Amino acid sequence: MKLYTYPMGPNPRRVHLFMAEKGIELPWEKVELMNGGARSPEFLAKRNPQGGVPVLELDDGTHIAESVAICRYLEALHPEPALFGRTPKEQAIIEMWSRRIEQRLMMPTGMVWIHGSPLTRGVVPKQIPEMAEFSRKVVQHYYGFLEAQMADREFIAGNTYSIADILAFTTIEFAVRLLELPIDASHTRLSAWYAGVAARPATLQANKEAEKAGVP
Ligand SMILES: N[C@@H](CCC(=O)N[C@@H](CS)C(=O)NCC(=O)O)C(=O)O
Repeated sequence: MKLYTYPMGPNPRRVHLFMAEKGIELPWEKVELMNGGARSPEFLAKRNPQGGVPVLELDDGTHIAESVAICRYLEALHPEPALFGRTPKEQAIIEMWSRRIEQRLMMPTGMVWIHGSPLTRGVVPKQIPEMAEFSRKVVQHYYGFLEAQMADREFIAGNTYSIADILAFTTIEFAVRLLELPIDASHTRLSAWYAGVAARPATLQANKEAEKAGVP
């Protein structure tokens, strides 16, 4: 197996954090996103017709794109620790939160990035600054929503660390670092959760591996 990736990109980073939690090591190759490496005719033809990373190449030549699909595949191969839940109820609650995070947090974060950053000017035919500004407010509002929701639990989907935490953390990390969307100091529970995920041995290990490979 081999992973095509850009380790600090928020979507591929999900897979790196997931693998680190499970102690999975895989060979990986960095795809240069900024010069269109994940959109080249060769990449589209051979790896992912929709473009983008991560993509997991299996030994039989199959390519699996979509970060969560890759994580699910790895979970099936390496069930411990379970990051998609164990019981039907846990699995459903983790799925519920994962979908919420994708739709209500990742989507607007992506809009801020695509419509508001000078680095993505070439990505859309026309950037719409109003869309970036509106999405910024949606993200900030969602931070407040998560803060309230986490009153009764340690992690996003309960009292066990799960894929939902990985999705939320990688999104917020990107928003904090690249989009000037810090967590408000009044959001003490969300801040504590964020600091806790950032300090997890698996997160630190994934950071170290990315740095070793020369990835900022
Ligand atoms: N829904 C996809 C999104 C993949 C995605 O947008 N990846 C970004 C990196 S964070 C990318 O490759 N961007 C460059 C491009 O699409 O050319 C997933 O979860 O894997």
